[in-house]
Amino acid sequence: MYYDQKNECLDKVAKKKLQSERLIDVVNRVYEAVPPYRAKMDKANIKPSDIKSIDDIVKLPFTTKQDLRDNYPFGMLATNKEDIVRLHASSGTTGKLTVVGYTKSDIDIWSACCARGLVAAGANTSSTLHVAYGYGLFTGGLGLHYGGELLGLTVVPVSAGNTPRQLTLLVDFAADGICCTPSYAVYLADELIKAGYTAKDLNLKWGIFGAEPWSEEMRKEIEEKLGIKAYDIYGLSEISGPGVASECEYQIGSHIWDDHFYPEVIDVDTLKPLPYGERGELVFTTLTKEGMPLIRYRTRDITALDDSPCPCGRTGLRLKRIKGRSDDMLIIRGVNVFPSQVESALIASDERISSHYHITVDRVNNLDVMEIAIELKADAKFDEIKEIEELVSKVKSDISSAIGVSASVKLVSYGSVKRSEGKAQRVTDKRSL
Ligand code: DLL
Repeated sequence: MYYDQKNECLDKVAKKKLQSERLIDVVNRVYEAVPPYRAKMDKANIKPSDIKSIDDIVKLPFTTKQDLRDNYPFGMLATNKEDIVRLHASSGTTGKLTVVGYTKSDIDIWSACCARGLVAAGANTSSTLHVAYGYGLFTGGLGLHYGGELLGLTVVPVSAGNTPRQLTLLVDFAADGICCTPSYAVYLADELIKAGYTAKDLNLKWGIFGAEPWSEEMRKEIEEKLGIKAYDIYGLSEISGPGVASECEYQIGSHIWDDHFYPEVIDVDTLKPLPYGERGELVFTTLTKEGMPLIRYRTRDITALDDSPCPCGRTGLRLKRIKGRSDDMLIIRGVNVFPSQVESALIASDERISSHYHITVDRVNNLDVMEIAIELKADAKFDEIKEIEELVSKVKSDISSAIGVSASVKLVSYGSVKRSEGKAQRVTDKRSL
């Protein structure tokens, strides 16, 4: 089942033609209307007429979050402010918010891309969708809400928070689909059991999870605990929001809706595009956006592109799981460490371990140290202290072989790692304080 079979399954020749036409159009638009783009292109000695096909994209300068901050709040808009019907914003690691303006057409295309992802995950017009992403300046809630409504689903705009009410509504409204962050899905599943329900009390069949890195192990945990199929969805506010890429029934990477968002993966040192399959930083060019088009926007997300055919028939290049961000990557004693690697290793390590954890990095006597507080499952039982010691040493050795650095491990009781209703805050890096 597709939402838009023609555009989701374009053959190579048709897609390249469409991408080329759209790139030429967007480059002309930003050169005319957005002074920062014109200045960058002039500096690089590139004129819109130099862009004759999608292959010429490599000639264009990159755009970064800093460019958006420097032109806060509306300096990157390519249309009149009157044509902007919505503003969203995401928090940066430092400084000002990153603001995004959408025209009516931008909202329509964004909604259609979310609708593609919903259908790919199993939604049909009789579905009920429980949206537990936050509504507001964050794009998760409203993005999937509009996608769901466009499809004609019954959308329940619960938003994030108030877990007991989420559980009641899931039971009473019998939603078959849910979307939220993957860490919140695990939390909801645990709270469900605590409240005396089982997955059988719910009608859930599928869920769409994203907005933060997660692992295959976490997918399995969510699928088992909620009795559903769990699909990845990727996006970022700057490009639109959720629904830049979504997984299909084969769960082998998220199809990028590359008729609208053109992806490249670049080497972070040379800034040159890498071949498909090689891991680097993901860069997007929006091909159809009107309000705030972005040219070669550096996402900081580390991943690889997969161009192998997918049995579902969709031809959108697939995104491999995001392995973290080039800017949340921890360097511990010279080794690059992504929190998602730690997560995979610890969940796989022992069945008594939950997926709630917190990493603290510090520097003691000029040496980086990493401590991981790992929550045990509510029903984890130990007869002797020795068993706890054995578990600690197993987890330590599994983590060290997965990431290449040793960490001290602290097992903590169920419920003691701080929960988040949105994106989990998994790392405290005291070295940079
Ligand atoms: O998180 C949009 C979104 C909402 C995506 C709901 C999916 C579902 P931002 O707040 O701007 O937008 O954060 C974007 O979150 O650059 C990635 O680092 C991370 N991210 C988003 N989706 C995934 C995912 C939304 N599926 C940033 N896997 C991105 C890993 C993800 N990381």
